[in-house]
Amino acid sequence: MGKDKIEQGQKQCSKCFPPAELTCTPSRVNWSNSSTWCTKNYTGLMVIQNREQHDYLKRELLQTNKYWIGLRKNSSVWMWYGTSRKMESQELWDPNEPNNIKENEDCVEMSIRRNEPERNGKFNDETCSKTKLALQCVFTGFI
Ligand SMILES: [Ca+2]
Repeated sequence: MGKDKIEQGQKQCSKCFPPAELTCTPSRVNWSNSSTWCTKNYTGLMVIQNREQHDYLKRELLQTNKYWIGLRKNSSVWMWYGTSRKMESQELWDPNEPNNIKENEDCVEMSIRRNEPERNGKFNDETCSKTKLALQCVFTGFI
């Protein structure tokens, strides 16, 4: 992936977050390909580490978009990908999620909906083969 493609991805994602760099895949890809792209170009799919970071994403990401994040089901447990951390905060799920439709929703998307503040930044379990933009970020102190 060339520098131009990465810059294109940054435009789709909006701003950077010092000292981190926030970017997206330059096109919509499935979860596995998004993880590969993020790992190849940076450190990996986004692992949201705290409320401050989540608030930042809700505020700065482009409106009305859905993004793959680094959260995946592993033996029925939601784990932050590439870490040994479970997802602790059940309040991050959208209402009625995770619903595991057709028992085939093992990946997670985050939706940006600033016109619906109570749903902004909430998570949905989703079929991993669907294609979406993927969030990727480099943070200092990456867990
Ligand atoms: Ca779902």
